[in-house]
Amino acid sequence: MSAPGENLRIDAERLWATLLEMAKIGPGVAGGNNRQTLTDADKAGRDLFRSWCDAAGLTMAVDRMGTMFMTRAGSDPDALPVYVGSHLDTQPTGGKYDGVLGVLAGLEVVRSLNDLGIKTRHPIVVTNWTNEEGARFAPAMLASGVFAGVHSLDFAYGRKDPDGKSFGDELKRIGWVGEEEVGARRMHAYFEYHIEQGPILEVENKQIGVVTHCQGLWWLEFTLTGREAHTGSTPMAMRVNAGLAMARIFEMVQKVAMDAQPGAVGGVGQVKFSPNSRNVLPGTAVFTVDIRSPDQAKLDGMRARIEKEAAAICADLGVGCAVEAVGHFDPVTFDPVLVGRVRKAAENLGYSHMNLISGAGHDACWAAKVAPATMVMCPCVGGLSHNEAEDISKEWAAAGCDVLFHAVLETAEIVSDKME
Ligand code: HGY
Ligand code: MN
Ligand code: MN
Repeated sequence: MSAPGENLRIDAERLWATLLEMAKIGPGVAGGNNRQTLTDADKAGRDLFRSWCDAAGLTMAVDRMGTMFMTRAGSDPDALPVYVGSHLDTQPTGGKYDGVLGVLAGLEVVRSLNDLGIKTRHPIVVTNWTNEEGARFAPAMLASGVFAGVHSLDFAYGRKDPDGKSFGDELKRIGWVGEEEVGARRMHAYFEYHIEQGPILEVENKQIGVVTHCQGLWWLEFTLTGREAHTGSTPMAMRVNAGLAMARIFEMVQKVAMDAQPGAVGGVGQVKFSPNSRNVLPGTAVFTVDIRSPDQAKLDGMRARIEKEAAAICADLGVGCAVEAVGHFDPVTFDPVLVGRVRKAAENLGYSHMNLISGAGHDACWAAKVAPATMVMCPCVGGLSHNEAEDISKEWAAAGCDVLFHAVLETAEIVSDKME
């Protein structure tokens, strides 16, 4: 098996044009994207991706979670495929590159193999996982979680969005319920190329993140029960104030995360007051605490402390306190052999690189439960992500895709090419 020629590069202009074309689907209001999972915009994005894959000669399979598996045949029908995946769904105020870069870079790898006439022993499967973001239907990484056996299909189908619509009904509505049993396929290896969504690579002036680990996560959904009452006529001593309890919990989460430094984060992104009327004290306050750390003991210690101290805060105010873990994965160690191939590809291609622990969660975290998996990362401007102003350069996008190309090629094994 010949190693890929060091001069092999993907087509940077084509990759960039493909990214900008996809960005036109489900535009946001500030230059980014709002292509939330199972919406009409998601359907349009899937249809466009499928048309590109058809043109590249890929064969499509879809599983019952709607995940798209686009296969380029290998020479050996018995060889397990090499997967290259990520997600096309976005946050409500998402960027143009989070997830999308990884799916369309996988397409660019295949397009480049076609241009070069390179045949690989292992098939290559470009993958679009359904509902990575978890913004509309919690938890995040839902389809890859079902694929890895972490969630049941029924659990996933029953997840509800804020309007009460179910995942299963919405997947059927957009016409993307596939036939394939989820998780039936086996992987030789899984690669995911992603923007860092953090500031490290840009600050360190490195082109490539060689991702060795991903930090673990808990999403703790709190439901605090106070008493709805008039904000004007209810004396302070008579209040059962779920909003005040929530505020004290937010402050406490910040302190728990700061006490766990370095290598821990904690915060809240979503809050729902009911009745959410400006002159009614909230009857309920529902919010999700998002805590993360690459250190298992730290992660679980933060969870235990937050739940204990939240109960005490609520007891002190006479507020009811219920908590449910609605998202979780332990810290992930990616496959050392694949990590080594990413590092070697960056070195051979002359790109600056450094080891990185992923701050964000990715479908690769669940893929790593069922196959050797790893990630490649490129910098993003100011480390900003999950924001419509998310930005990368064409050069950064291409460098990471070149590294992905070489690591995938080495793993899929070249059996013939025009250069022979
Ligand atoms: O939450 C995450 O880390 C990912 O963006 N779903
Ligand atoms: Mn992502
Ligand atoms: Mn994301």
